[in-house]
Amino acid sequence: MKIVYSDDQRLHALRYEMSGGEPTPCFEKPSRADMVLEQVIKRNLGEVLEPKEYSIEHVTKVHDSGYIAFLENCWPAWEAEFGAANDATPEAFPMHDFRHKVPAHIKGQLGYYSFDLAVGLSAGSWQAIKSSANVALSGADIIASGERTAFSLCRPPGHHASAEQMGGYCYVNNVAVAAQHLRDKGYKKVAILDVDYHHGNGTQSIFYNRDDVFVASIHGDPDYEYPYFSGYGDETGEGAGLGCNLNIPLTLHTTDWVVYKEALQRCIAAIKEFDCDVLLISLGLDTFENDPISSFKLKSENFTEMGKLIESMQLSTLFVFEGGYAVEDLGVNTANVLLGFQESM
Ligand code: OKP
Ligand code: ZN
Repeated sequence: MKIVYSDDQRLHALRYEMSGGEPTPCFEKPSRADMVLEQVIKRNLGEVLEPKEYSIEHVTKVHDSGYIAFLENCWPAWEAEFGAANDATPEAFPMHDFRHKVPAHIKGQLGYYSFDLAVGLSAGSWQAIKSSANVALSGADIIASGERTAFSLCRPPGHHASAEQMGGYCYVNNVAVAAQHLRDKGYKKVAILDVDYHHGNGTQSIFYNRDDVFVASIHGDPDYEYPYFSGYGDETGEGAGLGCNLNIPLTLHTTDWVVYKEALQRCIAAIKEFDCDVLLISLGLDTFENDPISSFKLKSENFTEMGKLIESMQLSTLFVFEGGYAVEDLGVNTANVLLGFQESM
């Protein structure tokens, strides 16, 4: 399968994130994509292509344009006032009963447009964020040109980003942008399957009241795991979208491949029932047993089987890279899913 990747994505590299009350070097770092790229090349997955450039309208189809303008302007505004020594980071959040007013000051905007501290911006961030969206869009166009499958090696990831909020290392929701692009290219029904360890709250939120995009996600029980405020089993969609959202929260620590596979088969059955024209996978590898911020127990060989199971749906399939922080094993695990799929085609 073709792989889309851009070195511009390396321009997003933050200093710290807060972890257990302590500033900690970021888990979401450029070397993650390096490891994946290295393995997919080593194992001859396919040709690596540069993304094409897309207008920002492709992004604002699923994001608020004020939010996107904020992402673009945040760093210059922050730097002008505070200098370049630290990343622009949110530090004040809206009250539960706040007025929906965007504050004038950059610190107010950082809080308005975010929902946690795991998102900051520095000098190269916006360029990398745009590039990551272009990588997803280019992957979608490879599918639209008739290829059965493609891999968009996106960084930063996207599935936590909603129409107007960044969070969980995510800024632009790459998979949502790609899904919308495929709709606009004439695909009538699109399914998104999110296998990242964390609930894809942003993707759910963007498509929650739509019946043209089905969203399924398997993840750590949000009662005990990030992102805490969504991902529960009774969130099934709203209005026209009722029945088009499927969450399968699983127990922390005891979820191994036996448990996971059953959840995956439920998602596959639901996606078949939805009867879509194209499938997108939010491919997070943080379900791995040695992931430093997660607590499922999948082993490297299980990812090969995951790829085979996804292939069994016999759909055109775009893989969009999301999380996964066990950097030494991340490349192998990612390549296992993609080769598991490709070799059973
Ligand atoms: C992004 B993705 C550890 C807490 C981490 C944010 C997790 C974001 C995960 N310092 N909180 O879904 O892999
Ligand atoms: Zn994750």
